[in-house]
Parts: sequence; structure tokens; C-alpha cells
Amino acid sequence: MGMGMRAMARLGGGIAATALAAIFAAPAMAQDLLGQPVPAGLGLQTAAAPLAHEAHFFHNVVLMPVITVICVLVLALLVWIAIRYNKRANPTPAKWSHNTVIEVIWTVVPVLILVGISLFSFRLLFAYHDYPDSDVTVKITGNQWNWGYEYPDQGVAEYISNMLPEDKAPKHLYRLAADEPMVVPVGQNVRLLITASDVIHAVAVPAFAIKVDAVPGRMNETWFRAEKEGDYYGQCSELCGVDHAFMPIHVKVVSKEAFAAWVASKGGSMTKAADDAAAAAAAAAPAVAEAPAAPAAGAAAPTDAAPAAPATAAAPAAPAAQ
Ligand SMILES: [Cu+2]
Repeated sequence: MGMGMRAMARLGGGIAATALAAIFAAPAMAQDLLGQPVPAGLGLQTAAAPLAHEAHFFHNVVLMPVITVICVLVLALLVWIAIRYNKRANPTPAKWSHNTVIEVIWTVVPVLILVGISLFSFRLLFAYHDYPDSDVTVKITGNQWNWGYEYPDQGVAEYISNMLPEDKAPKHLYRLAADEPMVVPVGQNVRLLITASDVIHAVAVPAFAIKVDAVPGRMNETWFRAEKEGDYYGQCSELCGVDHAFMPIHVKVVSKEAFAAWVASKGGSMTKAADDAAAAAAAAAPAVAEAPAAPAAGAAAPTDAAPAAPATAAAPAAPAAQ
């Protein structure tokens, strides 16, 4: 019986190892197809951003081994009990029913396993809320059934991204490719501000391991830093209505120069923030110059209201410049 158990354990271990190898090999084979699903793909899409690497570590190195060991152990115990203690092999069963030591063990060990998982889990959770300084901010608005992208810092007004129809999209990218992708520079921190105009949608891009709800009246936030140029695809991940499956998220990661050229083509400017600051300063300057005139005006008409009037008049100039 002992030999049988060992053989069984070896078989179980072999099956688990093969399954794990298949799961981990899939992303490796998908290297050249970064950012999109692959036919018969198993496991996670190849990681292409810092958070994705951390999420994959949690999945591949923490969760999968724990799950595999527990499954194999429980299966082995079941097989052992079924073979060793069935009616034929064990005609006169023992009469005892409780064992305090074993009950303490099967309570404490799972608790320790969960505590061990939670250490890694919280670390990952905090990493997701640890926003670095952003280089580019994109405001994403989910609509029934498309996405609006806006780049407030570059002055790129919101444009709508629609799914490419079946006859226009490459066959394997139908329902993933969009006519107007979200364009971002490679190696830069991209902050996403996410909301919706009608119902709840969700922004999900597997290669960056991000998934955030887009909720009307609420601004959610996440970030990613794409490590390689290319096209990355995601989909709305909240059931949002009849065309839920037809609002893909297409992220085009390009060089810094190509991003600047794209911003210019959209009527924006990479130096908009600096330009605005300069314009605001220029607009503020005359207001400061006029300031000394206030006491004079006050002197000409010595009422309480008079000195306040020029300041109020000058104030709207600054917001208008923005
Ligand atoms: Cu949606």
C-alpha cells in the first residue's frame, strides 16, 4: 500500500507540474504578441507594466503554488482514505470520533496560510494605490457604447474611440481594435482618470494588469507605465448594456517624439501647461500694475465700497487666461 501511495503521489505531482508548465509557458510563447490574447492561450497575458509584474508574481509565485500544494494534498488524502479505509480493506473501523490535536492543526494551519497570503496581497494592494508622479494624464469617460479620451494637460479635447467593424479590423483583433486608440508615450507614467456618462463601465487592460470601474458622477484613478511600444488591448469589463462587448480599449504605446507629433495632430501642445502659466503671469502683470491705482480711486471717491471695486474687476482676468 505504501508503494501505491508513493506512485499515486508521483502521478499527482507529475500532472500538477505539467499543468503548471502549460500555464506558465503560454505567456512565454506570447512574447511577440504583447498586449493581446493569443489563440488557445492559458494563464495571464504577458506583463508589460510594473504593476503587472507585481500582480503576476503574486499569482505565479504565491497563489498558484499554494493552491497546487493544497489541491494535491487533499486529493492524496481522499485517495488514501478511499483505498486504505474502505469496507473491504478495513472491515472493523475504529470507534473514536474526535481528535483535539488534529482539529487544532487543521484550524491553525489554514489561518497561517491565509495570513501568509495576505502579507503579499496587501503589499500588492498598496502598490496599486501608490501613484507615482504622472507624466501624462488621460481622462477616460465610458459611454454606451464607446470610450472618450481627453488629455487635459496637453489640451487634447475629448475624442471618441469606437470599435473597428468586422470588415475593417484584423481578424484576430475584431472587438479589440478601435478606430481612435488612446495614445501614450512609452516609459512614462500615465495617470488614468476614469468616469462614465451613463451607466457603470470598467476599464481593463490585461497586459498592464489594470481594471477600474467607470462610475457616473465619480472619478476613479489608476496608473501604468508601458515598458514597450506597441498596441495593447482591453475591453469594458462591467456589463453595461446590449453593446457591452463592442467597446474595446485600444492603447497605442509610441515613442515620446511620436506622442508629441500625435498631440500636435490633435490640436494640443506638449508645452500647454508652461504656456498657460506664462499667459497667466502675463495677464496677472497688468493687474499688479493697476493695483497702486486703487488708493487713488479710493481717494477720489472716499466711500467704503470704492477701494474694493478695482480688485474685483481685476480678479476675473486670471481665470479667463486659463
Ligand atoms: Cu461598458
